[in-house]
Amino acid sequence: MKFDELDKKLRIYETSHDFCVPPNIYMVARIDGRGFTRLTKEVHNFNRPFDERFRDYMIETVKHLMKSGFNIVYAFTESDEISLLFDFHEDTFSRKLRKFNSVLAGEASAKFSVLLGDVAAFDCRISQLPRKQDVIDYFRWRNEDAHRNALNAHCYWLLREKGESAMAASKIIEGKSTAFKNELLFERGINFNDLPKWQKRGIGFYWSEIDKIGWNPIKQEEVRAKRRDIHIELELPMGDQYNSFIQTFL
Ligand SMILES: Nc1nc2c(ncn2[C@@H]2O[C@H](COP(=O)(O)OP(=O)(O)O)[C@@H](O)[C@H]2O)c(=O)[nH]1
Ligand SMILES: [Mg+2]
Repeated sequence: MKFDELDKKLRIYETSHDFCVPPNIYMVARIDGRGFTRLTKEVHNFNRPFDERFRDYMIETVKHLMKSGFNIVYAFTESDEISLLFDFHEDTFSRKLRKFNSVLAGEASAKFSVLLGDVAAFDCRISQLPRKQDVIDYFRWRNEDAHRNALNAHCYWLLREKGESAMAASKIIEGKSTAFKNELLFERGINFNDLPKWQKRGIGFYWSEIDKIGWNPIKQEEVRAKRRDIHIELELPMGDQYNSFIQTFL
């Protein structure tokens, strides 16, 4: 068979199940570290429950994704995960799902691995959200998840430090109320309210325009230019205020 015939015959098998997200649907990607429990605690020994170096690698990975050729209007990271909200009119790769999933997982894995100096992999999935409210709910969900994770993780590692086994520490906090967990920390000298907001609420990213002042050597004068830059928000609002904040990107 000639190359052209082979190409025509076999290309079909690659593309016949290609799915494109229809227009007028919001797309949100969630990119999550694969096996990061082991990576962060057994292989690399990051501080627990939170490590600023790990956080900064995640921040750099988000910035890399925001510059990777898609039209991303808002990004959020907590723990080992990243959520990306695409422009409503996003048309990159004709909205082909396999392209979004593979390119984003690949770009995140490559960037994080270079920062870490070791192999680290991310997966990716896309939520297809029909209404603005669903997008608001999605980001509220991840924001609340960050809060819950932070409380549980601080309790867990405090108990471990006090000599409890992994099993016993999990059992002590399992099914307990927020008030119980706050009290558990407080009794041992940690006020949950005073912990850094990025741990409890995650970190947000969006584009902002900044005035850049340069120098024109020919005209010998200052020139002002608008430049797009990524704003990193380490103190995100919570609750209904976070809903209103997300609304501004829709
Ligand atoms: N030590 C440490 N671990 C972290 C940090 N941020 C996230 N992790 C861990 O990353 C893992 C993420 O959870 P999950 O995605 O459910 O687990 P996975 O399936 O093993 O990737 C959890 O075990 C977190 O404790 C950090 O700053 N320090
Ligand atoms: Mg993970």
